[in-house]
Amino acid sequence: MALKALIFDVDGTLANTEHDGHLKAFNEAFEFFGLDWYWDSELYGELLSVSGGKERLAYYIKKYEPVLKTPLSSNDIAEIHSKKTDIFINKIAEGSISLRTGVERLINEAMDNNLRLGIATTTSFANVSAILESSLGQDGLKNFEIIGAGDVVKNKKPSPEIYDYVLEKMNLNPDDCIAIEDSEIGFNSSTASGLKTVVTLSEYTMTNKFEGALVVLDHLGEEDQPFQMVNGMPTNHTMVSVDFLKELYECTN
Ligand code: XBP
Ligand code: MG
Repeated sequence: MALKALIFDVDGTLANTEHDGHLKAFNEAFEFFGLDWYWDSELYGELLSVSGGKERLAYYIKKYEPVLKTPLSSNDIAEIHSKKTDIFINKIAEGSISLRTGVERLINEAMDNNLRLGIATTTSFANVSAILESSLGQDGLKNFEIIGAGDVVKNKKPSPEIYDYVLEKMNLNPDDCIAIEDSEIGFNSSTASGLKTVVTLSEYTMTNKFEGALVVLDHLGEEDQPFQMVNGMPTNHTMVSVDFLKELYECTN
């Protein structure tokens, strides 16, 4: 068997979108609707235990019971979330968040080596599109055969459904691919789908456990910016190249 495809997560993996993107956008949306709520970074770290923005909002309301003039319906939550998405997309379009170290290099190298590419994320298609187009240009999305995003599945990560969806659409077996993730929730999703997974730690996931990961790194690395290995077999590689991925893949077959 040979490695055929890479499936990328988005938030925390392609870009560090949580603190400077989603969190700020949530707080600005609350302000827009006159809600007297403010999520600080610490609280957001805890709220990230729930994937998906709408689900996170519902969890916050249930757990923290913030003061409300009238109870919020699921439509109200969807409306707040939709405003938050607009704000997030504007931030991305302003160019305030760039791709993480090594991401663009690996995407290009994978395509040069005929590896197929997919995306599996809990965030919305609109957000993925904004991130890829602002960083890779108008054709940024076209590098990926399938964008598995947001509400296309019933249960978001850590359920394996989004990875199962992408594999089915790409007509691939989990054994054919490597997933690239940054969080415990994402890692549990990809591994439950049967995928070997490379982890690049992100701003909110430094202390997560990734038992069984192919390798755990601080980032994918660049020629002039070697990765630091947090967990994995010692290697002479200093960046995640297609060759390194193939080595990791073959070690487990
Ligand atoms: C991480 C998430 C997302 C974002 C917000 O997604 O949990 O919910 O925080 O996205 P990923 P929405 O799977 O890409 O790591 O508000 O658009 O749902
Ligand atoms: Mg993620």
